[in-house]
Amino acid sequence: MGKPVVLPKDVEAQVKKKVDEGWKNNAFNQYVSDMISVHRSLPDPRDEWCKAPGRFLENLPETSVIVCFHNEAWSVLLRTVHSILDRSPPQYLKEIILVDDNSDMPHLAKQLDDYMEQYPKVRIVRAPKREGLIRARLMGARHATAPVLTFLDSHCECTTGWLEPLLTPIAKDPLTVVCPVIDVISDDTFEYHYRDSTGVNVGGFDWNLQFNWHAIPSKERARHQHPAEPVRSPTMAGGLFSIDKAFFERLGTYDSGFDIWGGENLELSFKTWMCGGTLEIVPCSHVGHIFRKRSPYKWRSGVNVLKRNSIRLAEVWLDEYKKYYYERIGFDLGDFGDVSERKRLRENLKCKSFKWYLDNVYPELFVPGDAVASGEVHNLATGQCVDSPAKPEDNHKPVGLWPCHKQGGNQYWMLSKEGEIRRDEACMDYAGSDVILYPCHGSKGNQYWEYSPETNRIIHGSSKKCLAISQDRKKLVMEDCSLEEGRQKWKFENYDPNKKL
Ligand code: UD2
Ligand code: MN
Repeated sequence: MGKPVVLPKDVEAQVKKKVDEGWKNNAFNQYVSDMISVHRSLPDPRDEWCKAPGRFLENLPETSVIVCFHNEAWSVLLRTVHSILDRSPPQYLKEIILVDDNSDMPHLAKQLDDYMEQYPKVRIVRAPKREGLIRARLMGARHATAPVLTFLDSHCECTTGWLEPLLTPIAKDPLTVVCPVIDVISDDTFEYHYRDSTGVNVGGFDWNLQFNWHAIPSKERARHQHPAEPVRSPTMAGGLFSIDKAFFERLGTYDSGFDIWGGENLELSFKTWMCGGTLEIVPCSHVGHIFRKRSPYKWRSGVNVLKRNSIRLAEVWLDEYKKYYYERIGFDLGDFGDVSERKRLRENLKCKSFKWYLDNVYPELFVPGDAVASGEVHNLATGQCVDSPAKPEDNHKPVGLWPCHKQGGNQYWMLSKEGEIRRDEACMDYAGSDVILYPCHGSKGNQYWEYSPETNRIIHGSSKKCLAISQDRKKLVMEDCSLEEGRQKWKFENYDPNKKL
């Protein structure tokens, strides 16, 4: 029933060795997975609303489920496959296509072929060389024979009734792309975690072109009678979704110039919306996924794959907004290959602009163009810049300092019209001790700053203190303001007074 498996602390040395080995090879607790049945039962995470008779269409189109893997653990891959076979109405499951992206773990060769021979719906396709997740998915799609494609990662578990709610919106409108709710399978105990429909989030992104999750905006919430109805989402996480095959092809599938991993989820999200479709998260469909803290497999050496994919994405789909991503990488584009064909695709499809997408699909996103200043915050006395990562896990930590490097990244800040100094969802915040990052709350107070390009001071609104560098030049401090003190003088890049409120 998805209950956790907790190993005793004092396991014998031999077992400990196996446990460590499992973590090392997979970045999850493979030893624990191997103890659990590949047909394990799970709780039913659906709201009652989903179970009402007639909730979903009958006579749905068939789907091909495509599962790509590069070196997946045996029990985890089998549990993925069995959960699909065991919990999909057979009349809707045409086939499962396992795409082996050139794995070298021995159990994925003949042993897998032999095992899957008992299941006529399972087909195995093998990439002769490592293609990466994105081209592996395209390979799977080429072999698929059903009218709907469903993609899953190779460490998933489908729950009761997962498929019908995904196929129904597509049957009604083939331009709808749907994602299940992604439940969390613990990487350590394999416990199955889920929440009811009121906990559903939608996808967004930031100007690093990184995917993130958000609460459902109130406007979208207001469109619905019940929280279990499908909700519109600006983006998808990427791994788990269903799409009409013909629509996927019309959209030009994925950019096959994308390597290994990353960016493809935003590409498909943007073009779904911009080229006439709709992207939804379907709260009645739950699929579990093992989220890992690191990726266990090899990436190409010497190339920043994710950055290269993101640049290709920005070039083709972001229009004038691409500069906000480029600012974040210091305009260091490098060789991102040829994208002319992808641009032609967009033209032929007559897709809407990225501005349309931002205005209509993702109006909640903070657009740097609205910022009063953006770029580095440079101390004139010391040549140091305000420097911090600003991911959710960096909140509540003091903001740091580093020699200015002109490469964006952790030194890129925006001064919003509301007086916030922010990056993405994190705001500089002073409550009397350290200057820290804190989730932006939009109500000024401790997050309100005034920058003056004449005096070069950054004054904190409520305390009236000045942002400064400490005497020993080691940290950011707040001091009583003094016009003579160089350590209180800052230059905020790209200041535009016309943008002030
Ligand atoms: C998330 C997505 C993933 C993908 C990625 C962005 C979810 C839950 N997962 O990553 O599907 O969209 O974001 O690109 O939404 N794989 C290969 N070849 C490779 C590398 C990976 O086949 O070279 C397989 C891998 O075995 C797995 C899948 O691709 O089944 C996704 O990789 P991951 O699980 O490491 O990515 P994840 O979940 O962090
Ligand atoms: Mn995954």
